[in-house]
Amino acid sequence: MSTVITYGTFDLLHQGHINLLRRAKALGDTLIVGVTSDSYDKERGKLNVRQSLTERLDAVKATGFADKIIVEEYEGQKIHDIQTYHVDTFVLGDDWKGKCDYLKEYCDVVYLERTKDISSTLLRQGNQIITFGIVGTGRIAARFVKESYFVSGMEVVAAYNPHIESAKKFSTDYAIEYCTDDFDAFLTRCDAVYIASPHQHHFEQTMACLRAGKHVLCEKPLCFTTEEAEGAYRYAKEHSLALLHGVKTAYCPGFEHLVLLAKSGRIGEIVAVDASFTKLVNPDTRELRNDGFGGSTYELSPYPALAIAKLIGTSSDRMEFFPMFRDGVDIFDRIIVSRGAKSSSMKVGLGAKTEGDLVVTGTEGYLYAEAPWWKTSYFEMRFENQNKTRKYYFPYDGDGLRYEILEIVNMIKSETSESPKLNEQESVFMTRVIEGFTAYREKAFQACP
Ligand code: C2G
Repeated sequence: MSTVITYGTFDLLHQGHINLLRRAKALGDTLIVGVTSDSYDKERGKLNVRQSLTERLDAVKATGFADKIIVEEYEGQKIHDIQTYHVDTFVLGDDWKGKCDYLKEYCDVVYLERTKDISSTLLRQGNQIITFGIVGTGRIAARFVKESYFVSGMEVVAAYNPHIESAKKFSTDYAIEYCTDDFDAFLTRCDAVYIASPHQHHFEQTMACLRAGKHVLCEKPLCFTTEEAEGAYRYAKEHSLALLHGVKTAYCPGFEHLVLLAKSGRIGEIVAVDASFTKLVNPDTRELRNDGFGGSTYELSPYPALAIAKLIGTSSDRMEFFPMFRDGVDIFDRIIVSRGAKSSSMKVGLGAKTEGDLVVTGTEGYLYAEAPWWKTSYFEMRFENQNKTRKYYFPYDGDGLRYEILEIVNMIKSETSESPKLNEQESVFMTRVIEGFTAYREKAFQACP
């Protein structure tokens, strides 16, 4: 008699889960299925589980594959279960490959291939699950797929890359059922699109997706001119499609809370925001390429611009740039934005390093988020009287992309076009910074070519 065990959330049970259970059962005589509790799912960073534990337990039971069903409540329980039930084989899908190898000390560990062709089943289920396609198959796209496993109610089913070999490799590596170099064909396969292509294609691809009736989550920068940004949001609203600018800080719980706290008046009137984001990269990488789309301002300014837009507002009467160029690309930039007497600053750098913190200056106190503030997991509220300092801790799970994925999934479900976490005006403000920098750069190069 051999015993097999597997675990999962099994939210909105679909063909992928059913196949996994069937194949797990076939590996032995008895199958034990561990269904994760709501609190354990939260603890391990899984967001947005739609069904209650009871519903999920009932759904697993109804498959008829499980001989015994248990609840997984804490990290480390797997070892306990394996020993208690004398398990011979532990099974999970290959999205977990390598992550449970520590269990090899106790039993065999098998990773089964994730089911790829589930969209047809999803459609039959009344499409409760939103299907996503990814445009561009580079580093960030890979992170997106991994992070998507933590968001319930969506599944990545298609990938597009104009180079078919790259698309094929990506879909094999990340178990994506469909890949293509044909953009129109790609658009027929999904409800929503994540755009992670090189910067210069973002706007054109966003519009093509919207025109095809697809919801869009576009990596920053969404576009290069405010006219383009306003046009994209207008189109999305007129056609009831969700459009989200992928500046991940905007959607993480810590930053959201920081904004609310600052706005609550606890530090008095906000008079300045100073934020930096520097990330040293190899001079040969895309980010520093002199193709007109590389450089620190294009790559990084959306983050500090987000902080300024949310905390000080989106109107400004002056925007000044102090970039440092190397081989035609800004390796560092200091940007000053002011409205009346209120001035804020951003420092961004791909070829220069500084402290990556955020300071929100108020008339009665200030907020200090230490580096890397754009992955806000901790900040302090400080006053003249140091005894009044308050410390705030928040989860920032994984790569943080799961929060923006969750946001667009919720927007689609609730049929909203615009997110209050990063709305049209705030997104247009970020674009205005980019547009202002483009104008500055053109002038600077005309003056001294
Ligand atoms: N699965 C699959 N094919 C899919 C989707 C899911 O084979 N298209 C598999 C997963 O790999 C996993 C199981 O179905 O083995 C359950 O998936 P989830 O409900 O997403 O649960 P998960 O977050 O993977 O939890 O302790 C919990 C476990 O570590 C797994």
